[in-house]
Amino acid sequence: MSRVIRLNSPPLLAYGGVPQHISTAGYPEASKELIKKGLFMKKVLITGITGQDGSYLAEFLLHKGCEVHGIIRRASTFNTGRIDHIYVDPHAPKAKLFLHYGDLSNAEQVSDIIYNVRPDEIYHLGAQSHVRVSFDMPEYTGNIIALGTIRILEIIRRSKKSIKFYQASSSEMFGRSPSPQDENTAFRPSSPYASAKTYAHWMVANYREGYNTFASSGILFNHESPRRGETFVTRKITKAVANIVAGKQKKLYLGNLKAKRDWGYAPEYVEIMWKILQQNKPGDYVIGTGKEHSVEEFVALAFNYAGLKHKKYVKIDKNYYRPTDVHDSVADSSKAREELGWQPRVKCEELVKIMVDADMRAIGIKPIGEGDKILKKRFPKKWWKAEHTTGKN
Ligand code: NAP
Ligand code: G4F
Repeated sequence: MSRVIRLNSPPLLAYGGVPQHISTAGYPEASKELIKKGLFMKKVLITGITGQDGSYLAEFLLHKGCEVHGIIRRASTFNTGRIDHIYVDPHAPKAKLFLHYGDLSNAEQVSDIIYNVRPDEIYHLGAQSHVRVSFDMPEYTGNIIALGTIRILEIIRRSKKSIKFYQASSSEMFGRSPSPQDENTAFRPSSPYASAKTYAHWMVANYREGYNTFASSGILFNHESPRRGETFVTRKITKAVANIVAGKQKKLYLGNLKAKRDWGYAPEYVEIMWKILQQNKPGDYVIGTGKEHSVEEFVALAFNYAGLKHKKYVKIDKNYYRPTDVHDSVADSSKAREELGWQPRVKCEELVKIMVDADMRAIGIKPIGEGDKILKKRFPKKWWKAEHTTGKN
């Protein structure tokens, strides 16, 4: 039986105190050796663990042998649908996933969690992540995304512990800057969501430069999966296709069909989040596939895959238009390719099939099956167990 040594286990200080302990974040050679031998278990904390990315990331980090802690919000309905398949009773001897109630609007609570968990790495994914909704709730969006990030950065700074920090930055920050976009492209945010993410992104850079915090940002372009929230356009489309085939839906109402996005496959993007924090130096990385498609192209691909003509089913509803939208968005991930070996495996055309198959299976009809074959071929050693979850957004 392997013995797990915790190198970062000082006596717990009273709440509000500053933990004074030897950090393993940064991993000196000795610790690296222990990790290799499976004698050291890294502790990570994920905000937004119940979301699309958080759920995949938790599964990936458990697969890597980490002890995973996640912050969840109290809700009157279950919001853990995406992580139910990896959850075990925390009293079980092999439990490695632990959930803590908290909210990014509440610094005291988040601080309490960080001081008690004492993570080596924090992956900060929690956000009001819907761009259209951010126009309806600009103040709340700013509070959670912009101030929520600064709350965590301040807790890390005051702790004097070298916790590594990952920030979920977004391609939305580039707004209407010309594509393709890389780490040097100017930010021109055109939504409350994008403006809040831009504030958070610059604060991360500020803490990195001013306080030597190991803080990195992944500027991720759109990434989707069967776990995507159902009100984001890709999932709305693939779910509608499955429903229409099953005779449960007649029409699909959408907004701007002309907007173009660089769509990739979410599990690949969480792998790269981890890789970003394993670098020797912190920094910013643009992550995308380098190819863009319009919303209408995505619609046509999904309907064609199911043998349907999209023009018969798709209607425009102006309510889904945004006061300002990002017209096109495509990543130049040269830096990530060179430094991280980033090489996306799933193309948009394949992503569509993976998502339609999963949505068909979820409502109880036989999937067409090409998506399943793509998954098997591209990920022979896939680390995630559930393709589809009940998570809504
Ligand atoms: P998501 O599915 O919407 O998940 C968001 C997560 O944040 C959920 O776990 C949600 O909890 C949590 N959350 C929301 N408000 C919170 C609050 N006040 N306090 C604590 N937690 C809160 O988003 P995602 O697609 O996984 O994206 C993850 C992160 O990457 C987000 O920051 C997003 O902005 C960013 N990002 C995403 C993409 C993309 O294409 N997916 C691209 C670039 C950047 P509940 O489950 O309780 O709602
Ligand atoms: O799927 P979307 O809502 O994603 P959006 O706005 O690009 O944001 C997502 O990706 C960002 C990465 O750049 C993340 F940071 C962010 O958190 C989120 O995950 O919309 C994509 C496009 C937009 O141009 C929108 O106007 O689809 C267009 N669209 C057309 N009809 C629609 C609809 N979007 C939604 N959600 N619903 C529609 O009916």
